[in-house]
Amino acid sequence: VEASIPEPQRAAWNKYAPKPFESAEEFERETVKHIETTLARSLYNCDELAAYGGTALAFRDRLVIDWNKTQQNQTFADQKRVYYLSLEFLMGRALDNAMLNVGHKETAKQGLSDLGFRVEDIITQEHDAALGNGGLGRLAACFLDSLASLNYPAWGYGLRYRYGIFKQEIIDGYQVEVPDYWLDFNPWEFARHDITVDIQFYGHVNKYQDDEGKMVCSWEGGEIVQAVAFDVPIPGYGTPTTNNLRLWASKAASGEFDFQKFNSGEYESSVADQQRAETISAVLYPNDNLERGKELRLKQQYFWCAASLYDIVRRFKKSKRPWKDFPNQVAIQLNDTHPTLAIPELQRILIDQEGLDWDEAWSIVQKTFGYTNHTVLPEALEKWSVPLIQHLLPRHLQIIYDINLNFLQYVERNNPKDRDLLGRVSIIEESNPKMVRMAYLAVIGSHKVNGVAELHSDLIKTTIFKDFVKIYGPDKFANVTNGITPRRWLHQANPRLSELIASKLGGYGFLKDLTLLHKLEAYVDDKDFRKEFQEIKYANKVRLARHIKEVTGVSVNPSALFDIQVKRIHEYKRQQLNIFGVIHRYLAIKKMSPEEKKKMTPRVSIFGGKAAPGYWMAKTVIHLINEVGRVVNADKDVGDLLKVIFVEDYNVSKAEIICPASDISEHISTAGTEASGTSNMKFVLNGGLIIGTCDGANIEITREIGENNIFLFGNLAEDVDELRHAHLYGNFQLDKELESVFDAIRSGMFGDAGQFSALVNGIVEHGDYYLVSDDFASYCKTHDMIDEAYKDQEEWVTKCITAVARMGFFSSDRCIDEYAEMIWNVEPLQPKADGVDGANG
Ligand code: GPQ
Repeated sequence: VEASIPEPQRAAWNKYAPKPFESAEEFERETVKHIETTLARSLYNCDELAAYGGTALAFRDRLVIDWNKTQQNQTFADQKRVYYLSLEFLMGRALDNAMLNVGHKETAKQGLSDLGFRVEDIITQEHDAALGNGGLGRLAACFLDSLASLNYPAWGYGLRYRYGIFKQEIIDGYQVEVPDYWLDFNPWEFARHDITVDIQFYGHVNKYQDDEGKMVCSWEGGEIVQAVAFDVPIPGYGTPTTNNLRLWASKAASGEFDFQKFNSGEYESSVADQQRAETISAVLYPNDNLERGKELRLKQQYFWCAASLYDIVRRFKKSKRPWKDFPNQVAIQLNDTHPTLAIPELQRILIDQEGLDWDEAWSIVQKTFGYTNHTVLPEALEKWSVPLIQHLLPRHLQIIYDINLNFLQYVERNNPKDRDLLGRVSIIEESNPKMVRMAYLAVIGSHKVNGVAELHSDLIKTTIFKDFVKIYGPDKFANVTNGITPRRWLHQANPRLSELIASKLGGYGFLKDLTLLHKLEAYVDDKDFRKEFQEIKYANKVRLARHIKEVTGVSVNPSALFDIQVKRIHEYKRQQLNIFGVIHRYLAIKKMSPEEKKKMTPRVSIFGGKAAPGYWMAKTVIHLINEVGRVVNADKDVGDLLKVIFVEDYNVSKAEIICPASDISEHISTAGTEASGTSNMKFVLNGGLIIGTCDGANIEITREIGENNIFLFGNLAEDVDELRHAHLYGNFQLDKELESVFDAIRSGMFGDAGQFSALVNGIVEHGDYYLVSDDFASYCKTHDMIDEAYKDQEEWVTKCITAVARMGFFSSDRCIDEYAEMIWNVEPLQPKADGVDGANG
C-alpha cells in the first residue's frame, strides 16, 4: 500500500491508464510505435524480425494489462495458491498463443497486411523458448496454460537458463550440438531487478542456546549468490486471467564484486568471480530420464528451491496469518524429484528462522507438498552423495538426517518385526559414499504422491515405492493421467481441423471443454465432413513434405503413408526397433516382383529427436537412421515405396508441424518403461492413428478410443522380468527376421558395420534389455496390418474421426482439475473487470 498513488491523484492516473488496442488501425499504431521507438527501427529498416518484435510488443501490452489485474485480484482475494516447481518449462513460441488467448489474431492479420507483412511469416520469426528436454518440461508448459485458462491462482517457478536445450545439427549423419542462446530479443520476460534473494552455499552450522535456553542451529559463512526474478506472463484462453511464471537468474551478490580486488588491480579475477556466480543458471542439463550427479546441477536445484521458497514465504508473511495456516494458503507441487530440496529448506526456514518446533514445522511441510513421479527407470532416480550435500548444504544434511531418524522410528514402531524394512526405506543408502535417495525424501515430505498414467501409478506402488505403500497405506498414492492443451496442440497446430470441428459443434467451446468432441461421432458418416477431414490431413502432409524438402533436400510423396516417431532418442523408447523394422521392409522390397510392388503401400518413415550429448548408444541410433536413409532414398528399385527421413532439431514448433501430418505414429517403448507419453495424445487428437505397446497412456487411449482404432503389439509389462531373465539364463532364440536385418547391417550395406556393432551386440550378446527381439515379429506383423488397413481409406478415415471424437479425456484441463481437487485443494478465482472490485472507483 505504501507505494500506491494517493487518492486525489488517481483521477489523473486513470485518465492515462493504458487502453488495449481494439481495431486493426489501433494495432498498427501500437506496432509502428514499438518498431520505431522501443526497437529503434524505421520505415527503411523493418524486416520480418522487426515486424515480429513490434507485433509481440503490441500484444505484450495487452497481456500486461490483464496480468496486472490478475495479480491484484489474486492478492486481494488472498485465497490458496498453487506453486508449480519445475526445472523445465518447454514453452515453445509465445506470440501465436498470446494472439489466441488475448484474442485479436484477425485484427493483427489485417493490421500486418496493411503494413506489408503476413502474420504466418511473422510468427515463425520467434525463437522457441526451449527450457526443457522433452515430455516432463512440455507437461509443465501445458499445465501452466490450463491453470490460467481455468482461472486457478497459480505460479510457476523455474530457472532462467541462458542456454536452453541445444540445437541439433545433423552433419554426415551424426548429431552435432550447437548452443541455443535464445535471449537476444525476448519480449516475453520482465526483469525484476528489485526482486532478489541472497542464496547461501557451503559454510558451516553453529549450534547454540538462545535466550530462552532452547538449542538452535544457524548456518553461517560460505558464499552468497544472488537470485534475480524474471517474470513471464501466462495468458489463459477465453479468460483475462494471466498468471505468472517466475524464472530465477543467478548473479554475483552485491558484496561479491570485490572493489578491493578491483582497486588493487585484480580486475580480471573479480570479474571471474562474477562469472562463476552466473554459471549457476547458465545452462539446462540436456539429459532426459537420466541423472548424473554433477555438483553444478545440485547447486541449480538448491538455488531455485531456496529463491522460490523465500518468495512464497515472503508473500505468506504479508498476510500476517499464523503459521498453521500456511498449508491452507500454499500448495507446492514438485515436478519430479528435482525440487526435493524444497522440503528440507522449508523445514529449515520454519525451525531455524521462524522458531517453530520440529513437529509443528514438519506437519506444515507435509501438508504443503505434493510430489509427481515421472519415471521408474533406475538410472533416472536421483541420488546425491552425502559428502557433496554435506559440503554444499551442511544444515540441510542435518535436517535430512533428522527427517530420516523420525521417519525410521515411526516405521520401527509400526513394523517392529520387519528388520530389513528400515534399511530398504531409509533416505540414506548405506553405500560408499552414502547416498541420499531423493525420491524417498519426496515421498516422506509430501502428503500425496502421483504417477502420470494408470499403469505407471500402479507400477510405482508395486516397485519403487512398494514399502511406502505398506507404511503409509495406499491412499497416499494417486494417479493423474497426463494431458495436453488443446489450444496449442489442436487449434494452433492444426487451425483447419479446429475450424472444421467448430463448424460442426457450433463454435470453439471444445477448446475449453474437450469432452464436447464426442459430438463429432455424429458426423463420422457425413460425406462432406469426411472429405474435408481427409483434405486437411493431406494439406498438413504437404506442409510437412515442404519442410522436409527444405531441410533435407529429399522429396517425399504426400500420398504415401506417413509413419512418424518423434521424441527423445532413448533405448527404452526403442527407435532401434523402428529402424530395424524399416530395414526389414527395405530388404523385402528389394526381393519383390513388379506386381508385388504395385500392391505395396508407399511409406515415408520419419524420425526426429535429440540424444543426450553423452549418450553414445542413442547417437549411434541417430547415425544408423541417417545411413539407412542415405541408402534407401537413393535406391532406384525402391522409389516412392519407402523413404527414410531424419528431421533435425525436433522441438515444440517442429512438433506443431509434424503432429498434424501423421497417418501412423510410433509409441513403442518396452512395456512398463514409458511413464505416460504425451505425444501419443497429440497425434491422435490431430487425426492420426498410432502403433504402440501396452505402456503408459497408450492403454488409456485404447480404452477411450476403442481397440479397433489403435494398433497394439508386443509383450506386456507383467512379462518383462521373465523375458529378461530368459535372455540372460534361458535358451533364447533370436528372431529370424531380425537376424537377416543384422546380417544386412554386418554386410556393410549401411556403411562401416563396426559403427553399429554395439547396437547389434546389445541384443545378440548382452541380454537385449529392451526386448527388441521379443517384440520384433509382432511389430512387423502389425505394420503389415497397417499397410492393409491404409488401403481401405474409407475404413481408415472412420477410425481417425472416431478416435478424435473420443480424445476429450486427454485435455490438460482435466488433469489440472484433478490435481486441484485431489492434491491441492484449491478453487478457481473468477477474474474481475478492474482487477479488484471497487479499487478504481
Ligand atoms: N519424463 Cl523422469 C521426461 O521427459 N524426462 C524425465 O527426466 C523424466 C520423465 C517424461 C516421461 O518419460 C514421459 O513418459 C511422461 O509423459 C512425461 O515425463 C510427463 O509426465
